[in-house]
Amino acid sequence: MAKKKLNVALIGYKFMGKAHSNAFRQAPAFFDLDAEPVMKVLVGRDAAGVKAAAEKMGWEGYATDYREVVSRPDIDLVDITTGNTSHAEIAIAAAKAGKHVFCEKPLAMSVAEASEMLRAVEEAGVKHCVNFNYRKLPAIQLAKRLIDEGAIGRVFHWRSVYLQDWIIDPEFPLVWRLQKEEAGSGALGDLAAHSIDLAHFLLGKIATVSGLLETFIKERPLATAMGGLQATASAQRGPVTVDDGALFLARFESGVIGTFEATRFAAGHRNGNILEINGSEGSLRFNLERMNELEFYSRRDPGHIQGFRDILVTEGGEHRWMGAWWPPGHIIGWEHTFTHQVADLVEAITRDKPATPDFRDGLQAQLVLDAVERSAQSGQWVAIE
Ligand code: SOE
Repeated sequence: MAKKKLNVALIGYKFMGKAHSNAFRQAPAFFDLDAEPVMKVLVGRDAAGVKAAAEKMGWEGYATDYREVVSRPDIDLVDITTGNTSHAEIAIAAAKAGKHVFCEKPLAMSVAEASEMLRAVEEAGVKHCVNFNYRKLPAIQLAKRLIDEGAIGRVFHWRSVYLQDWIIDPEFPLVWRLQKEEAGSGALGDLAAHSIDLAHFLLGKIATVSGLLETFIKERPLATAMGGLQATASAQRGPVTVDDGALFLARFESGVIGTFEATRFAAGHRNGNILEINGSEGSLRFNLERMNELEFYSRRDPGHIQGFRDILVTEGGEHRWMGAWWPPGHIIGWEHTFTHQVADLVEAITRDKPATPDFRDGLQAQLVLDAVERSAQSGQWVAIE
C-alpha cells in the first residue's frame, strides 16, 4: 500500500532553510516513517533566489508569498525558518488555516508573541514544534537517561557556555542578527536560548535569574548583502542594538544552581555549545564540537579506575536514532539533529502524539530570555512567571 503523504511548505531558504530542506530529504531515506514528507513548496520573497534554491534543494515548487501557501488545501505542515520577526505572524496564520507548525528558535520576539503563538496552535488543535535541535543529539538523550536513572545522583550544578567568535572583527557588518528589531536579542536569544532549553529538558524549570548583558562593539558597517552568517560591508555605519555577550546565574525549581554564558566574542570557539552537570554521584560533560561523545564520571567506579570516561554514542541498539544511521563508530554531524527532529515530528503527527520540544517549551525559554533582559536592566534577580 502506498504510504501516506505529509505535504510540507518551508518558509525561508537561507542557512536554516537549507538545514531543514536537507532534513526533509534525509528523514524518509533513513527512518521508517509512517508518512512520507513531500517537499511541496519553498517560500521566499525574492523570486529568482527562491526559485534557484527550490531547484537546488529539491522542492517541487516555489512561491513568494507565505499567505497564499499557508491556506493551500494540499499543505499539511508549515515550517518557518525566516528571521525572528516573522515567526509569530506566519505561525498564527498557519495554525488558523489548520496546518501543523514547525518553527525555528527562538520561538518569538517576546513573551507576548510566544504566548499568542501557543494559544493559536492549541486553539487550532494542530501539532506544534520549536526547533531546539540540540535535544535531538544522541549524547543529550543519553545524558537525560543517566540523570533520570540516578547515575549522577542528586544534581547540584548546571554550568553551560555557548561560545562562538564570528563577529569578533569590529568591521563585521551589521547583519539582522545584530539588530534588536529584527532579532529580538543577540547572543542571548540566538545561543543562550539553546542552553536554556537543554537545561529545562535535562533538569527541569529555571525559577529565578540574575543577568548581565554587554555590547562590546557599538557600531558596525551596514550590511549590503548576506547569506548564512556571511555579509559584505558598506561605507555607512549603524548602531548594534543587541547584546554581544550574555551571562546569567540561575536557580532551578529543583534547587539546582546554574551558570549560563553565551557570546560571539570567544576567539577560537566556532560553535562551542558546552555543558557540565555535577551531582552527588558523578558528573556529565558535553561539547557540541565533539558531539558524538558524552563524558561521564561516576563516584561509584572503583577508586583505581575513577576518572571521566568518554562514551562514543554511536551504538544503534543503545543510543537514540543511531540505529537508523551507520554501524557503531561511524559518526554523525550537526545536520543530523535536524533530521532527527523531522523524523520525530512526522511521528508525532502520524501517531497523534505531542511533538517535542513544542511551543510550550518555546514559551518557557522565552520567559527566561525576558527575565534575563529585565534583570540585566534592573540589576535585580527576576523570577520566571
Ligand atoms: C548562529 O549563531 C547559529 O547558527 C545559531 O543561530 C544556531 O541556533 C546555533 O545552533 C548555531 O549558531
